[in-house]
Amino acid sequence: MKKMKFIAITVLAGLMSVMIYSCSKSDTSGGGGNTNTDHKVNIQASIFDPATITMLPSARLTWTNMDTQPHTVVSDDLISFNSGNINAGGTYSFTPTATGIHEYHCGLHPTVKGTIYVVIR
Ligand SMILES: [Cu+2]
Repeated sequence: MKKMKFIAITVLAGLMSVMIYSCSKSDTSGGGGNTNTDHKVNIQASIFDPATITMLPSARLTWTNMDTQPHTVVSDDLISFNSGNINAGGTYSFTPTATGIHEYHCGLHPTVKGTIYVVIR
């Protein structure tokens, strides 16, 4: 019985380290292969988390509003993307079509800023 419990904990710990590894792999902006086409940014406590994303063109970036107030996601050039209001719990996705740097902000809270690096590597 004790042995079973030990095995269960060992398996669980192994699974968790794999999960943590794959998460950090898709979320880090530097180094490593980029095969993950789905990137996520949380809008939480009025910050973009993470504030910097590095992604391939044609990959998809999705923002989720974790706050209770609405936010928006607007590129600083006002052309590339503009989410309109994202209500609490809502999401907005953007798929860049070319390489480049997109600086963006929240239209309702202009001091809340983020950057997307769209690169091929
Ligand atoms: Cu906002």
